[in-house]
Amino acid sequence: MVIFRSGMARDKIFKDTQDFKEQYRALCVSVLGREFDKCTDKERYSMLARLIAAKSRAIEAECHPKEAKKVYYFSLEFLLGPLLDNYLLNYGLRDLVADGIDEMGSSLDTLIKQEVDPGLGNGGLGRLAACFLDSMAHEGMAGFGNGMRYRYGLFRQEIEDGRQVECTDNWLEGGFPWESRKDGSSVTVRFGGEVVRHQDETGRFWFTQEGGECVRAVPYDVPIVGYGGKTVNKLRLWSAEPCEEDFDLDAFNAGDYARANKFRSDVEAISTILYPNDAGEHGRILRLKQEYLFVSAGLQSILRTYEHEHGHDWDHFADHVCIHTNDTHPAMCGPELMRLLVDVYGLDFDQAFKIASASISYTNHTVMPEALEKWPIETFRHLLPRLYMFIEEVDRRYRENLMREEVNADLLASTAILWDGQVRMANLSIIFSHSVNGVSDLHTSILEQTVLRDFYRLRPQIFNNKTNGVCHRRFLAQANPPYAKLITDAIGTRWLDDATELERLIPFEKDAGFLDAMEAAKKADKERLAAYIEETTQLQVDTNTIFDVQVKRFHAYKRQLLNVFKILDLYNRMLDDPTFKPAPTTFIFSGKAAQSYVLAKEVIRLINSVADVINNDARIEGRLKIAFVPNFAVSNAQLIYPATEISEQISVAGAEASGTSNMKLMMNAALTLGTYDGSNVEISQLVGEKNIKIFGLRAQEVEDLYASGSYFAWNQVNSDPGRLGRIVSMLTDGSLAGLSGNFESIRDYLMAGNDHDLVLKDFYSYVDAWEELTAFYADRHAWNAAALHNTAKAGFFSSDRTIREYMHDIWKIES
Ligand code: NBX
Repeated sequence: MVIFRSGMARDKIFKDTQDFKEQYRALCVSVLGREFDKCTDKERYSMLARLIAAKSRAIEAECHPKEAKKVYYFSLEFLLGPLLDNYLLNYGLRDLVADGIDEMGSSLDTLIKQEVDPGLGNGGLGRLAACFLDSMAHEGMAGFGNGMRYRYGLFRQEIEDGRQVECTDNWLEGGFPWESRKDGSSVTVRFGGEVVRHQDETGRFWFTQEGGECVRAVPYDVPIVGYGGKTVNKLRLWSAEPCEEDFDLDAFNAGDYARANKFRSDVEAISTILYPNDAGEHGRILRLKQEYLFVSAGLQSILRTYEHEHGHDWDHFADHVCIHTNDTHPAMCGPELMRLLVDVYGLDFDQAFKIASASISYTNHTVMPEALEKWPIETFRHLLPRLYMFIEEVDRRYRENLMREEVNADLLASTAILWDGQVRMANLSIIFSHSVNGVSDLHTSILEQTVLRDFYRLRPQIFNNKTNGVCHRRFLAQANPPYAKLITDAIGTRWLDDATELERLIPFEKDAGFLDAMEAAKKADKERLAAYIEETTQLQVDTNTIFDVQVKRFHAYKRQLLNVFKILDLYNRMLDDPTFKPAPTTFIFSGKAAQSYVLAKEVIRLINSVADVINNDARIEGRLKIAFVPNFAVSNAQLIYPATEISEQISVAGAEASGTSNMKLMMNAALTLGTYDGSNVEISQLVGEKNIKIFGLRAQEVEDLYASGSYFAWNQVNSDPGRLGRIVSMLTDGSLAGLSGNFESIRDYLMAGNDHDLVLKDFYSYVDAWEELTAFYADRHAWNAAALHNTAKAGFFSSDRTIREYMHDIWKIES
């Protein structure tokens, strides 16, 4: 399939199929010492990736002029997903390479399947960072990622007796052919030790941090290929290694190998695992070390490049360099940049603060209180004594200024960096930033009015909204070939470059032939997903049923529980009343729960237990089926989104900062069934009420209800023992216990916990909304027209648009 505009950089890569085959064969021989025919599929994949990576690095070396303003996107997570297919699409090489490989007696699809999915992130925040890298390259800007190269990615999820089991994700086992190690760009990062004050005869003094633990940070660069192939940027991932001078030769010679090697394992631990974003991470020094390592190493590398290109012209640093911090994990960028400018480059404190705050910006991704990072001052000062001096001094001056303005004491209490024996990372981020943004209209206004209200009062001008977006090339063009072809046949290829071109699909909402073809494309996508579900879970699903999908991290506020309650209600009503026939539906769930998040893991077990009951009950004649797809990742997400017809976005209003699966799903012609939360609000405004189903309390109503103290979960249950009460009872009466027992803790969360996420409160409006939406499904043309309207309006949610807004408003770069 050719979905590519002409005149791209692909000619620079391979002249033709023959040229590609020759280069590919030559690489196999030179690297593996074996002919292509003698290589395994894994080796063939690996050589192909290396070939594309090498070509990409050559483009990268010359694609930006020295004067180009550079943006460094600091993120502890990048969920890249598989790269080969994506890069071939971006270079416009898919057909050429596929033909070549066919002629060589293999197939591109076979090789694509060999690729591992690097799971270097938890969920939305990490995937957003990867979409942004793609869009920055597409926009032609010099935008670079800075992150950690974890030895093990987020755990691989298996399901046993309905339970989530976490297995090690050894993603580097077969090597990662896209990366290149840059020993020459290594830097050192120091932890612990003590700060020593020096003074010369003129009275000038300075500080050094000495002793402690010295770590060598080694970068691995991954090329980021923009669509069109003209811009290739890089993602720099840091790995922690011991500094060789710390090797204890005496211990080794004395035969004490354990002691001699201990320093190695202590240091390597820093880049060993990706922390799941769960509650238990507080006080884990390793996490703090990770945060400091990638911040310090990244900044040292930036300063080296800057010095090389601009000398010591520090006053113009912020005209050439932007440092964007993805939530608070890189919050130490501010003080660390100051430390380097003062201690290494000899600037004074005020000048260093000015440079840091002019170049740093911050995005907030959540209002969940448990995600507000705080570190005990003692831990912090012990690990990072020199850095702490900068934080303390910035905090002291900040307080002094506030006092001078005679603001009320509450402002100090809520906005100071150091408080109650802790370093507050969000406050640190904000005080060092010239821009603070939320990720949807609603989220930004919640930040301004509640969570960060006091900062907003003090500096309203730095607050702004940047509604999230997703990479439509990966999640539509690449993930959904039948639909992408249909779109391209109708409106040409320009939508790949400019997603707002999708609006040109609107006239086809009245074209019966087009709508039938859409139906056929969706059916093909559903067949592909059904085959995957059968392969991974042995469950057969009927592609003539509605595919109703909720795929995302498991969290109480996302309310997968509400979805299960709805399914149980439909089931109970069917058993009670043989004339009640809900629309035949396959409910598909996928997602991981943080390892230590007990309730979320119980909800996964509940879904699988309900599936076990309903899927095996002949009385309902297969009308309802539940599939739990294990190990949600970018790769299987690309199979799930295209096959979806109903997109479940049912978080409690005010809790989901934005959500991005809602965007990926609407693009793929799914209708949203959702609350008025996060970016659902903007989706609904764009597609119009006819083309989305909204239910439940609004954010303000949720807030008022909490504030009134008048909500009583038991009232909900007592007022309808026949439906809600019965479902709550089923949690503990043995009805669902067949697979692995009852669900006391979920019952306690609802009843003793007074239904914190208002599952019982929104239940009826949710079930009614589902029934109305599925009744609409029967009118196939009307449904497909509404689904097409969702695709047509999805252009706004391309991350290209989001990135252009960051460029214009925050980074001050013109396209
Ligand atoms: O970021 C997610 C939000 O939950 C989504 O609504 C949003 O669409 C997405 C991209 O903006 N947040 C997320 O994945 N993680 C965190 O927000 C997070 C922040 C700090 C922390 C742990 C997790 N310590």
